[in-house]
Amino acid sequence: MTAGGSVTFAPGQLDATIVVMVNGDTTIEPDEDFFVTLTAPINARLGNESARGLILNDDGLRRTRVAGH
Ligand SMILES: [Ca+2]
Repeated sequence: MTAGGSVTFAPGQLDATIVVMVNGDTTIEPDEDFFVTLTAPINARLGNESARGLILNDDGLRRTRVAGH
C-alpha cells in the first residue's frame, strides 16, 4: 500500500512529524516495516530522504494447542 502527502518545514526547522495511519485488526502477525521517502523538496535540500518505521504486533502471542489422549 502506498500513500502520499506533504510536510512543511519552517525556515531553520530540522524536524517535523508525520502521521502514519495503521489499519488495525486482531490477527496475530509478525511486526511489519514501513518506509517513508521524501521527494521533490521546494526551497530545501534533503539530507537523508528515507526512513524505516516498524509496526509492532499488539495482538498477543500465538498459542499452540497440543492434543493428548
Ligand atoms: Ca494484527
